[in-house]
Amino acid sequence: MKAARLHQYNQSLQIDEVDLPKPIGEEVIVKVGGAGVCHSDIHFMKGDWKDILSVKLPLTIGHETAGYVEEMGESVPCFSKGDAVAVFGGWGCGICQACKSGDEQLCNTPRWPGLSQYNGGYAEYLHVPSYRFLVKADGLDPKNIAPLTDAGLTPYRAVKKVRHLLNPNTYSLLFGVGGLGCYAIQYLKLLSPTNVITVVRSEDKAKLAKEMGSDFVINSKTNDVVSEVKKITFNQGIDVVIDVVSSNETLTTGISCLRKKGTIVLVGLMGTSFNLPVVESVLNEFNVIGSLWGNYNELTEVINLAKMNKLKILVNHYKLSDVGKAIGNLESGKIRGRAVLVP
Ligand code: FEH
Ligand code: ZN
Ligand code: ZN
Repeated sequence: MKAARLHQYNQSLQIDEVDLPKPIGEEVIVKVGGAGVCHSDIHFMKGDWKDILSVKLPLTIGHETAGYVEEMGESVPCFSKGDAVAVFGGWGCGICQACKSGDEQLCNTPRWPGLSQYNGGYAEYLHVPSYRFLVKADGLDPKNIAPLTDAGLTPYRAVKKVRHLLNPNTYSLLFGVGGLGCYAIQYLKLLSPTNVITVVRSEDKAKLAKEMGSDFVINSKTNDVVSEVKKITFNQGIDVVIDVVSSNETLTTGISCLRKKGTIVLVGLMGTSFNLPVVESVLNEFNVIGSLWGNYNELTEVINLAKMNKLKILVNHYKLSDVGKAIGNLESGKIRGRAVLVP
């Protein structure tokens, strides 16, 4: 089968012909319908994380996959060949405390496809270690819902962590309206009555944020975010910041906008560190929390929202052989929604 593989860090992916293993036991071979392209793939391919996510190359990239059940091992219940499925990418060991608590994406020994020694979905087929990592997506088209397994799942977990803090008098500030931000806006409006302010860097993204349901938009290229937030919130400040970028700049600005006892959720992985003002954080009792990906049940909930037609899903399809173009367009900010490889 064809697979887009990383042979060396900081080099383009190569389309290779590779063997496809025969599934045994709980294993399932999924025919890839769509493989989303994530900024994390770019970090990984550049070698930014090679010390924390160390793998032996070559490796097939891709952790945002949906497709069809192609072949099953002898111990796979409740699935049939041809079933449309979303692939939960937090492949855990199943027995550590995180896994047993249901948060397999936080497993002590993660087996994330395309981000660990397990080949990912930038390929014609994906070898999934267990049917436990599949969510039935009947009635949905895998080439369109692949982004829900990461870009759609990740902000969902983040918003669920803070929805109890939100009411019609609160303001939520979101940085970024890329692959994840499009869903973050939708969830903030679907899961809470909060007022959403989205920070963007272009008029095109400002339009997109409004289309996704943002109540207010601030273009940080032409406006000072902190003073605009003061104006919009009548000097009240921000109750919850959801940062799907997490650069030093967005996090520093986010903290500066928080009201007393405000919360900032770090979701994106663009940055490495940022300065948290100690005295201000203590005197205001700021809450700073991280949120990683999502768990299996949260993915099931996101898929159900799609089945109920409650989500706007923006995708740009690319052939597997055009993976370089998709990555280039993502890096240059040309992607509106999510780039999805269709093998
Ligand atoms: C990045 C690194 C490790 C795990 C998950 C991720 C995210 O891209 C998933 O949203
Ligand atoms: Zn990702
Ligand atoms: Zn585990």
